[in-house]
Amino acid sequence: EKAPLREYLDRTWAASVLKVRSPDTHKGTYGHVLILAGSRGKTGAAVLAALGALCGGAGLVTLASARSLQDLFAGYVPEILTAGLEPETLEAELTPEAAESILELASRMKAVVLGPGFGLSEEAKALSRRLAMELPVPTVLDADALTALAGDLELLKESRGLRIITPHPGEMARLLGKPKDEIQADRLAVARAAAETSGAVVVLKGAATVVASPDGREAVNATGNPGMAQGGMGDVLSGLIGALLAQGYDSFEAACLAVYLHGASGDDLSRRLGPYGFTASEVARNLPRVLRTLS
Ligand code: NPW
Ligand code: AMP
Ligand code: MG
Repeated sequence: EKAPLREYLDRTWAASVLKVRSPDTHKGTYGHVLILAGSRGKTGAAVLAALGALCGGAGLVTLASARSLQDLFAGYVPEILTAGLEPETLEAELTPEAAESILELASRMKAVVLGPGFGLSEEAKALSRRLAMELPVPTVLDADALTALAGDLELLKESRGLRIITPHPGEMARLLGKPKDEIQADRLAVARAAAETSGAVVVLKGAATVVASPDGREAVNATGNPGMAQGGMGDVLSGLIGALLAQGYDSFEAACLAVYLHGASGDDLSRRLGPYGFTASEVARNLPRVLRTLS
């Protein structure tokens, strides 16, 4: 068998793939990202994914949620557009009734991010599983969208658009129905096998995140640090991948560049502020500074 083409995601690599903006461009040039995230108790995950997308340079970001959460999101992040969907349940989770309007909304987007704080009720999981299959545009599946697919990773092979999945080791264990230590024992091999099973680009997170594409490309990240071991960090990453998809990077490059930038932002904060105690929203807000070091 041919040896896989492996990238090492360091500054040199990132600088070589980063697209330079030409002056004569506008927000339409940089794509519209739809974020399907957030439920009562996990609203922050949606805000952080939206921040990841905004700070990653998406031209427009729309956050769609249950109607009862819409105004909260609109008031929290002024730069985003919001969509409120029925029904207005107590848990404020989206349910299968919203599927058609979401699919219609998504058809006008460059990329979708599904899952951060999305909800884990039976109804939310059923909606998430349907969307994972039917969304017609490149889609990042993270967090609760992955938990909803536990044991059924191979279903994604029949999905309607490009998919990127971003499990942490716990989510990967659930997806594959295997213990976590088996995942950690050979992270690249597990990511490679998951990419082949699912037809999706696989981002297996954690210290030294690995990325594997079903076309055989793979990568190991050089950035990131244990100051990033805090709730919300992964939510920023999924939004950032969405932003890069919307800006026209192919799915493997979008995943790899986002993983690099996200870790490099954390590394920069760790150097400037201290080894931990910086937060996920700061990692998002610090992304422009990392971009500056690449050009
Ligand atoms: P253990 O047992 O701690 O060692 P879950 P979640 C394991 C939302 N959030 N290496 C971990 O292992 C998310 O978006 C909302 C090894 C445990 O078994 C989701 O929707 C926030 N193991 C939802 O909450 C901020 C690792 O995975 C399991 C690992 C649940 O997401 C927080 C935990 O995973 C959060 O983002 C690693 N590197 N990382 C908000 N402000 O609204 C994880 N594990 O049960 O899927 O829980 O990741 O917190
Ligand atoms: P999540 O668990 O979904 O919030 O994702 C956590 C994010 O933080 C992932 O991008 C991880 O790669 C990153 N992260 C967490 N802990 C570390 C660590 N010790 N070293 C490097 N990156 C980390
Ligand atoms: Mg997460």
